[in-house]
Amino acid sequence: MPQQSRGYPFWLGGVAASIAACCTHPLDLTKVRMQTLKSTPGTKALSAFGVLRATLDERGIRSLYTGITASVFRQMTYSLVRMGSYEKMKLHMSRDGQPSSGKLLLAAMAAGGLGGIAGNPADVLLVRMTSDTMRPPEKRYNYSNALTGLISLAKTEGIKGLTRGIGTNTIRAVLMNGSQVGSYDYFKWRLLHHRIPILDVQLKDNILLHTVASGLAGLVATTVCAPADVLKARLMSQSGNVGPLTILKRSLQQEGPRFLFKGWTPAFVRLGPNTVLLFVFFEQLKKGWDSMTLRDFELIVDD
Ligand SMILES: *[C@@H]1O[C@H](CO)[C@@H](O)[C@H](O)[C@H]1NC(C)=O
Ligand SMILES: CC(=O)N[C@H]1CO[C@H](CO)[C@@H](O)[C@@H]1O
Repeated sequence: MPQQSRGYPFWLGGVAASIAACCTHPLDLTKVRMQTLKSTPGTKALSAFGVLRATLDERGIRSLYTGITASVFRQMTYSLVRMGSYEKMKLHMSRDGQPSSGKLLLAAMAAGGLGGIAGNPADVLLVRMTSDTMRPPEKRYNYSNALTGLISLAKTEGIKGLTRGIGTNTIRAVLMNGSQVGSYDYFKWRLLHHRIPILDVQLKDNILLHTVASGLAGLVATTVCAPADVLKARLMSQSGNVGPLTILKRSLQQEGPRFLFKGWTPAFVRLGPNTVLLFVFFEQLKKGWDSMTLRDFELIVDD
């Protein structure tokens, strides 16, 4: 069996994603703050730089890591399920030869949907924890970490709270996945099998190729996912019963169509390096795993 079709433990992707998320959390926080801040008509929306400065004014560098526990919790649910099930599906499909890119894309999107469902509670916590100081004191949630936040969310809002924004979140996850994981595999394949025009270089299957392919994948994913991401953040930050369509209509009236791309800049700055770190760590972890395990590993992993 070729090396690529070997199985990896299902949690490897989640661990890789958590390491990556720790590096990019400040950007995530800036993005959510920009998305949930409503600009009043006639005034300019706060820029990413302005939001960052306001954040630093709170408690210095430490405030950039507000909500980090929710970030890790999110990766250990959303990314773990997403990447784990994608690898499993890919492994399953490669039993009858190399799967087509259409099949891979479908698998990526299905995996993204599953991940979105699994990661929804953590996402609600992340949105609320990172944007809490932007709310007036009496409207704050005051979650001190992801665990107590989860308990508080389940207690006060029940299933409704845990599944808040799940529709938009799943749509976003499906789009993210179709564009991120799918295009990573595509760019990797292209770069491996074609010389880069103009520069006329041929990349090998190494860290440089993983970096370039994942950078391009991040670019595609940011643009595709922006509108769903803004809606999701707004749905999750409120504790009332306003639906996605009402929020969409209201925000369009008050802020114009530009609101759909609020937080685009930090999202782009975040998703680029995040995608790069994620896939580079993942490829390295896979390599490490290969060198650690025996050949009959594939017999035990397929439970
Ligand atoms: C959070 O703390 C503020 C005071 O800082 C308080 O006014 C608010 O009611 C608290 N929120 C909850 C949900 O306990
Ligand atoms: C980049 C990419 O492949 N995006 C696809 C994600 O999935 C939707 C369908 O839900 C396709 O239309 C996109 O082309």
